[in-house]
Amino acid sequence: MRTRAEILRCAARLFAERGYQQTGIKDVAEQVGMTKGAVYFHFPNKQALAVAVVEALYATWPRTLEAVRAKGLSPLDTVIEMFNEATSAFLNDPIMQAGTRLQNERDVIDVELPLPYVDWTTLISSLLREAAAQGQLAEDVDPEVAARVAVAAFFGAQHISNNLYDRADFAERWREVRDLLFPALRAKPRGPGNG
Ligand code: LUB
Repeated sequence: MRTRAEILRCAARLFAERGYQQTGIKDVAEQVGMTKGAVYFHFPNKQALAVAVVEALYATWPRTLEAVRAKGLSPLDTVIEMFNEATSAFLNDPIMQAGTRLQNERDVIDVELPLPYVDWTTLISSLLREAAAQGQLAEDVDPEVAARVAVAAFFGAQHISNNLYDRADFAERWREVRDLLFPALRAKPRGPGNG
């Protein structure tokens, strides 16, 4: 099991750096310091490795959510914190970097990868519905629409930063998106002249 995880991590590094086409099982074996046979024992082919990397990425979110939930934030702040966590992962975690790159290359990968974006959109929708139920969203905000817009904005910023600057400016680009978007979703505090 440890071996499998090590192979996955090395494969993720290579997929993230070179992309799917330019990565071979041989390169993965070299990186992890094993024979090709040892890699094949855990993953029958490169396709299986790509699927496993993307699945490993998607498997992290429920754990991240649990950790964020434990902070006891409001639902809207939980949404923001989940995106902050995704930002750190994109900057630091090879599985996240590889999963993102593989999903961007999905058209030219000869295996069906899990559908991108849908789990996140579902997760954010459900948190935003909670936020709405608690009166945390501005009245005219539809949680489903807001979830789609937030996920699209995150991915857009991620994609641009990745392609133009190798992610170097992403933390800052995400803060910009966050600080423009979420105040617009949040219920305005009631006060004199404000309802
Ligand atoms: C997640 C990526 C990278 C979303 O599809 C997806 O849900 C994801 C790649 O497509 O991370 C992180 C907000």
